[in-house]
Amino acid sequence: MDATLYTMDISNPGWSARLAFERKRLEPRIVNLPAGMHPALLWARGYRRGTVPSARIEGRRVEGSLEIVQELERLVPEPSLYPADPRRRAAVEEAERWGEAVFQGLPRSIARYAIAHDHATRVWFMREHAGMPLPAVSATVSLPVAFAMAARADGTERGARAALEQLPAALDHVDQLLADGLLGDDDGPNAAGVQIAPSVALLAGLADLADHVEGRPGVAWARALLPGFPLAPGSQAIVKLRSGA
Ligand SMILES: N[C@@H](CCC(=O)N[C@@H](CS)C(=O)NCC(=O)O)C(=O)O
Repeated sequence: MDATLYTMDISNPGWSARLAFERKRLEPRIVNLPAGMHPALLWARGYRRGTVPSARIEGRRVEGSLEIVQELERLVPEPSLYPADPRRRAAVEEAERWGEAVFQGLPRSIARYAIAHDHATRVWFMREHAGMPLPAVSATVSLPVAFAMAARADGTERGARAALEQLPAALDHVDQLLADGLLGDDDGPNAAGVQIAPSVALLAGLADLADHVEGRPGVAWARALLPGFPLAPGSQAIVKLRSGA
């Protein structure tokens, strides 16, 4: 199949799309866009949303992780990412929707808050993910862009605090879905699993959230699926936010 996937290696839904391609045993051409420039680069290629993941599959532009999964499922029905039993399928679809509409936003808003509010985190981001020369200088110059990116993803102080508050219940929900067998089976993650695992891996990669994630079955599951997921250094911004300072 002729497919190109536009993504970023720090993007949780980008990894959802990658996992879906893997489950379908497809190898798209992966284009890792520099974070921050990615909306403009996608608009220039004719995509409307300017978000990753976006893909070109058999000549068609497909935008969004859910839409990419649907398109792959349509073009390559086997192995299916949904159970055959209608009740199990409905439960997997509900978990998939929650993963995309609710859970996916939590690590994104915390990470973007940390990038905007912590210079050292921004230096790391510029060096590892934005492809910028002179990361220390870029980290200073890019402050307004970092704030704009945070604002677009609910990464304001209020948004990040709210995300932190929701984490324990959200991670409990992931553990429950896993225990109920709704995230996949021995063959790999299903549609809900590919949606949810990268967001767990992103949270597990944020050093200051270790106490939230350690010992959780859902975290061990996500780490095993995504062993190379990028780790972020500790961020004073998250520490302060968590201490209520
Ligand atoms: N729910 C969408 C979210 C896509 C999304 O927001 N991606 C982020 C990166 S994780 C993005 O590209 N945001 C654009 C921006 O920052 O302007 C999906 O699953 O595809």
